Amino acid sequence: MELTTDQLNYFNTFGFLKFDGIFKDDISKITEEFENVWIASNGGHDNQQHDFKRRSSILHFIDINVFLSSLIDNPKIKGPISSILGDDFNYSGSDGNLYVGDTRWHSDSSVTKKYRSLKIAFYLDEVAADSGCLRVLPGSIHYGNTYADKLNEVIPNTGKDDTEEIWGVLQHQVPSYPIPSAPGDMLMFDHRIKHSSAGGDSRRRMFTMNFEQRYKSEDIEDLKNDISGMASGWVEKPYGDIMIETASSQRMIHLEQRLQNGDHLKDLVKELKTKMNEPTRGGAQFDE
Ligand SMILES: O=C(O)CCC(=O)C(=O)O
Ligand SMILES: [Fe+2]
Repeated sequence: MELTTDQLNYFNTFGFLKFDGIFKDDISKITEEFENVWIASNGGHDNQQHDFKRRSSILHFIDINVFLSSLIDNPKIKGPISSILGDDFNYSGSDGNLYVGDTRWHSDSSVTKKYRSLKIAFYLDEVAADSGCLRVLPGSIHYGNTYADKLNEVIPNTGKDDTEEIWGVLQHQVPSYPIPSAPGDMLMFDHRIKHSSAGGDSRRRMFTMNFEQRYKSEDIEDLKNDISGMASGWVEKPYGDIMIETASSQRMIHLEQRLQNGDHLKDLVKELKTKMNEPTRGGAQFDE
C-alpha cells in the first residue's frame, strides 16, 4: 500500500493526506480497544476520571494494548509511512486523547528539526469544521519561504500564538483548510504543518501514532534529545511493554533505534516527578 505518485506529490506540497474510509471495517474494534485503554486507566488523565474540563492524554497509548500496537504492522499504515520516511523508519510513539474544546494553532516539530517526521491520526467520532475536526494551513511545512516563515513567526510550535495581535483575527477565524473526518478515515500529516481545531465537545476522542526517519549515527545525540521530550509524559522507556513484547522481527526494525537510545528516560522521569504534579496533558490547549 505504497503511496501513488499523486498522493506523494500532494503530501509533499500541502503536508497532509486524508484516506477516506480506509479503516471502516476495523473501526468498531479500534474504538472498542481505545475505550478499553481508558477503562484500564480509570477513564481519564493520570488514572483519574475524565472531568470534561481539561484534556486527558495518555502517552504510549497504542503501546499498552495488543490490538492497537499491531496497527503499526498494518500495510495500510506502514505503506504510506515507508513512502515518505523510507522502509527503515522509526516508530516514535503514540498518544490517546479525550480532548476538551479547542486546540490552539501550533506545529508538532520545530523549524530546525533535521529528520522528517509525521503523524497518523484517527478521530473516532464524526467531526467537522466547527465541531473539532483538524484544521491545517496547507503548505506551512516549507520553512525557508516567506509564507511559511511568516506563519512560523506568528504561530511557533509551542501553541502560544499571536493571531489576534498580528492578524487581528481570532484563532478560529484564521483562513485554514478543515479536514472533516468520519470514523474509519485516517489522516496523515507532517509534524511541521500548522494545525488547530475549533468547536469540539468535551470528550473528543482521537489517537495518534508518530513516525520519523531513522537517524544517522552522527546525529544520535539529537535522537536522544528528542526521546528526552517523552519524559514529560512520565514514561520511563521509549515504548510500552506490550508494544515490545508482541513485536515481530519486522516490527522490531521500527523500534530498535529508539530502544537502543532511551536508557536515560528513566532518570529524567524521576527528576521530573519531583517538579510536576501530573504527567503532561499535551500542549496547545486553551486551559494551559
Ligand atoms: O484535534 C486536535 O484538536 C489537535 C490535534 C493535534 O494537535 C495533534 O494531534 O497533533
Ligand atoms: Fe498537534
